[in-house]
Amino acid sequence: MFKLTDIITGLTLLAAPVCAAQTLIADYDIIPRPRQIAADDGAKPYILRDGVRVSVADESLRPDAGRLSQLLSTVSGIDTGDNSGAGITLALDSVSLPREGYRMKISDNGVTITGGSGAAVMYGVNTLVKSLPAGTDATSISLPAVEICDAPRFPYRGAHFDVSRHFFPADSVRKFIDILALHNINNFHWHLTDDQGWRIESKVFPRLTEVGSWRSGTVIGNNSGRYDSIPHGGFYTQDELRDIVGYAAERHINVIPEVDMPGHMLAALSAYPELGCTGGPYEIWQMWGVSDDVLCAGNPEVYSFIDTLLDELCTIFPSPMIHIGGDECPKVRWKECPRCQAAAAALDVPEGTDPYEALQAKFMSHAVRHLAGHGRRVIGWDEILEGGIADSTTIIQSWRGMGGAGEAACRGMDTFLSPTSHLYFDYYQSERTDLEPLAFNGYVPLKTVYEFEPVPVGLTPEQEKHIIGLQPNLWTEYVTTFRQAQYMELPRLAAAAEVGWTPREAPRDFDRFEKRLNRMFDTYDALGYNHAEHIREVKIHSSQTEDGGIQIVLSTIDDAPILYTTDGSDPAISGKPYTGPLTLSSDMRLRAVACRDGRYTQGIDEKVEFNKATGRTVTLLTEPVDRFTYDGAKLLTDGRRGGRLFTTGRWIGYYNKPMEAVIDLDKPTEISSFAFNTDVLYGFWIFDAVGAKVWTSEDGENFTLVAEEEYPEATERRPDFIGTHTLKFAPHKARYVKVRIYTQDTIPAWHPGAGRPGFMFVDEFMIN
Ligand code: TNX
Repeated sequence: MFKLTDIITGLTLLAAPVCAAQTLIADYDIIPRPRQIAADDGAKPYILRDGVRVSVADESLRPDAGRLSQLLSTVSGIDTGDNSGAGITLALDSVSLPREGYRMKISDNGVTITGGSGAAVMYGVNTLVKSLPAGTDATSISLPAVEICDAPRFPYRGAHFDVSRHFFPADSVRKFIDILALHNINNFHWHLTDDQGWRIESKVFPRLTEVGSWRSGTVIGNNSGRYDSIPHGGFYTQDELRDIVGYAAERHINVIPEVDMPGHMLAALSAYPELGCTGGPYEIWQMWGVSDDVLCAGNPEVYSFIDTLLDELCTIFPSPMIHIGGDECPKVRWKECPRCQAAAAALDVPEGTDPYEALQAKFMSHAVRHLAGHGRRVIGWDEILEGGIADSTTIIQSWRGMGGAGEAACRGMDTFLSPTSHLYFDYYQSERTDLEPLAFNGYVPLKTVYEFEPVPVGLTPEQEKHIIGLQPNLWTEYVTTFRQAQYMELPRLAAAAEVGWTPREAPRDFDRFEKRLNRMFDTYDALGYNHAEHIREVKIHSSQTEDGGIQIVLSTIDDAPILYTTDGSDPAISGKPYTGPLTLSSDMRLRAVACRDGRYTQGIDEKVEFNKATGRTVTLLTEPVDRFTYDGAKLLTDGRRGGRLFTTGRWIGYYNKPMEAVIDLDKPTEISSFAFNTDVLYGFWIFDAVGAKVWTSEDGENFTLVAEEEYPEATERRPDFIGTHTLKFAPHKARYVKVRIYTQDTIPAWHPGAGRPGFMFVDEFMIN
C-alpha cells in the first residue's frame, strides 16, 4: 500500500512537466481525508478549464451538478460551459457502492464521480472542489490521474445550531447548511425552542411566537445581573421552515428539529402560562442557565398540547428523527405541585427509583409513542436514560461525557456522541481568552476535537454497532452574530467531520491535519466563510534544562518567519527574528508573532517566572485524575502559570484524595516558603484546597513537618477565582520538599453537588 503522501508527491512531480508554466495542480489531501487514493501511474492528468461540461447520467443528480458548477466558479474561478470533449460526469450506482460511498476516476478522459446515492455523489463533488487550488484566477488546473474510493465511518454525522438564545435569520441558516454540506455532514440538528425564545410558527398555538419569540432584553456578559434592555427575537414562518428543509435536502442534509421538553420551556410558558405547575405569570428568560419552571407533568392538557404541537411539527419536518430534548429538567416545581405529586405517586415505581425521574420518563415516553404514530424516531439528551425510558428505538445524544452513550449501547439503543469535553463549540478554542469573543467558560481547542474517539471503551462489537456517530453543538448564549457563529464552528467542524468520516484505523496525525487545514482555509475564504486562524499562530513548546533553566522552542505550521520580544514590547514593532531555541533563566514576558505577506498573526504572550522550584523535578505520590494529568508533574515547575481555563494542560486535577508530591531542589537550598495556585470554578465542581502541609528533608527519607494550614470552605456562592496559598516557615537549608494539599471531600450545601467530593486544580509550585 502507498502512503497518501507518497502518492500525492509522486503525482505532483509526475504532473508538473506536462503542464504549462502557470498551471495549478490539484491536491487530493483534503478534509475529511478520503479512504483510498490510488495514483493511476502512467495515465495523463485531466486539465480542467473554463467551459468544462458537467453532465449527469441520472436526472436526479441535476441539483448536484448545479452545486458543482457554482462551487467550481466561486472556489477556483473555473466556469462550466459546453465544451466538447472530456468533462465531468456524475452518475449513480447503488448496486456496487454503499449508499454513502463514491468512486472518483480522473484521467485525461475526464472526471467521473459515481455514488451509491445522490448524497454520495455530493461527497465526491466536495472532494473534487476541495482538491482545487482556491482563490486563484486560474484558467486551467491540472488534476493528476487517480482513483479515489471513499465512504464514511459513521452513518450519523450531525451538527447542531441553537437559534433560541440568539436568533439567526433564514439566510444565515442557509449559509450554515452550506458549510455543513461542504463537510459531508448529513444531519442538521436545529435547536428551535428554549427558555429564551420560541422560533417555530404554529398555526394552532399562535401565541408561541406572538409572545414567545421576543424577549425584552438580554443579560450582559456571563449572567452579570445587568441587562441591555434591547428587545431580541424573531421566528421562522412555516413557509421559511419548509424552504430551509428543502434547501438542506438539496444538499443531502436531513433537518432534525428540536422542541426541548419538559424543561427549557419558559418561552412557551410565557405564552401559555396554564401549562406550568404554578400557572405563572412567566417571562421569557433574559439570562442563561436552567430554569425551575417547566411544563407541568400532571396536567392532561399539557399532554394534548404536546401532541398537537408534534403533529404540526411533523407536517413541516419530514425528518425520520425528531429531537424532544429532555435535558436539565429540575423537579423543584413538580415536587410542590399537587397534580405532579399525584401523577408521580400513581406510577408505582420500583424500589430505589426516584418517582419524579420516573414521571419525566413517563412524559418522554408519551411523546415517543405519539411520534411513533407518525413513523418517527425520537432523539433525546442523555438525561432521558435516568428515569428508565424503555423504548429501544429512541436515540440517545450523549453530552455529559461518554457515559450516556455507553449505557445506551449496553441497553441496545442507538446513540451518538456530543460530549462537552470535545464537541461543545460554544467553548473557547484558544487559551488567550482576552483575545477571543466572550464564550462559555470551557476549553475545546481544535486538537481536542481532532483527537476525539467516539466509541466508548469496553463495549462488545455488538454494542459498538449502536454508536451511530457524533455531533458538535453550537449553543449561542454568547454568540451574537452569524460571523461569530462561523468563527466558533470553523475550523473545529473540519476536525469533527474527519473524525466522523475517516476510518478508525487511519492515522490521526494532528500536524498533518493542520497542514491540510491551512489549505482548506483558502476554500473557506473563497466561499466567504469566516473562520478562526489559530493554527497559523506561533506555537510555543517549553522544556526544562538540566540546570533549572527553561528552553523555549517557537514554530509555525508553514515555517513563516517569527518575531519575538522578551521585554513585553510589541513584537510586530520591535521584535527580533527567531532563529533557534531560547534559553531562559530569569523572569520575562515572551511575546511572538508570525508574519506572512506583511500581515501579523495574533500574538502569543507568556510570562515565564522563576523561583527555586522552577525547572526542578517533582514526583507525584498520589495519582491525579487521569484525564486531567496532561504533562504530569512537569507542569508544576515549568515557570508558566495556568490561567482561568482549567483544561489547557497548565493545571493538574485531583478528585477525592489529597495531592501529595516531592520536589527535589537538586542541592541543599536555603528556603522559607512554599506556595501553590488553585483554579476555583464552582460551576465545574472545582473547589479550593481545604488545607496543606509542608515537610522538608535533606536526604529525601527523613522529613520534618515545617508548615501546615487550613483554608475555610466557601459558605456561599462567590465569584470564581485563581487563589495563591503561601505556607511560610523558618528559613533553613533543605534539598527535598514534600507537600500534601487537601481536596474538598464534601461539597457544601449551597452547591448543586452538595455532599459529593469536589475537584481541585493545582498549578505552579513556588519555593523561595
Ligand atoms: C447545556 S447541552 C445545555 C444547554 C446550554 C449549554 C451551554 C444541553 C442539553 N443543555 O442548554 O446551552 O449547556 O454549553
